[in-house]
Amino acid sequence: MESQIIEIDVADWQVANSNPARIAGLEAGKVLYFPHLPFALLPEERGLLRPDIRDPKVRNISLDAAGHLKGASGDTATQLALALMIGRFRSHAQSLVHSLLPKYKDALRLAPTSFRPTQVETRAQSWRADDRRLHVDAFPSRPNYGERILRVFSNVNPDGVPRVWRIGEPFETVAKKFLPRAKPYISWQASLMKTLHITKSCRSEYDHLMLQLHDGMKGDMSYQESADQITMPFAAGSVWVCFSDQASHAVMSGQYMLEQTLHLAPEQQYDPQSSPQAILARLVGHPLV
Ligand SMILES: O=C(O)CCC(=O)C(=O)O
Ligand SMILES: [Fe+2]
Repeated sequence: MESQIIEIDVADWQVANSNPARIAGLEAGKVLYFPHLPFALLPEERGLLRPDIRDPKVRNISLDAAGHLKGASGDTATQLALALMIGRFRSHAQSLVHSLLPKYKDALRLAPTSFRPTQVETRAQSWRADDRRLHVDAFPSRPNYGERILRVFSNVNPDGVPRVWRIGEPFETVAKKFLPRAKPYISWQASLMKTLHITKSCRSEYDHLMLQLHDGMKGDMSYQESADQITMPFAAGSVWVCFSDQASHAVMSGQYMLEQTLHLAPEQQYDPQSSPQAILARLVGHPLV
């Protein structure tokens, strides 16, 4: 399998010049890896790196687009310090993406920034929520009608512990494997799920198929083992960027990560034909949204 990782050795969150090969690689579903791009914590922020800073009822701590902090435990001073740290990471992530992908700059829609203090190996989850299985991102309750999910990840582990991912095969290969097993889209069921508030809006055929891929991959243990894949330790002090709705990924171990999600309409890509929506529409032979 062709390498799914493009390494970029820059040490500045403002990349000097944008590069067509990187952009095409990212839009083809590859992961851009910056091995030497630490997000430097302030001395007073070191104390925020502890698992019990998360409210046990939620999965991650997050700062929403409006700047509200969710999911943290602790007093007002702690919550303020967390919001400042996560907000600073957000600015860094945005300047990285804007300098790397100038065409996206005015088209991106900001989504929450997360802080993940939990040790991955200790997390117990249902198979469907278990990100230790290879998957492409698709959200059961939030249909997105083809809008892209671009994510910036930063390993801020203070003890040099890598965040280990597996990275699987290209999206089209995944789609060709799982589309034939996908349940058909039934529009009245999509309306019913909206009425019952199972989904926030009506699932499109695109959303249905993406969830079928997500569930199909995670539910197939022999696929999990036998699919073409590499194990990738993302070093402490590194950053990686990918379209997580396209790059097949799984997290195996690690602790302390910051993550920024950005949404993008596929029409705003450098090459809209490389989007999952375009690939799936070609494979099924009709438009999906
Ligand atoms: O926690 C991680 O490293 C990645 C989990 C994941 O699958 C995701 O954020 O989409
Ligand atoms: Fe994921």
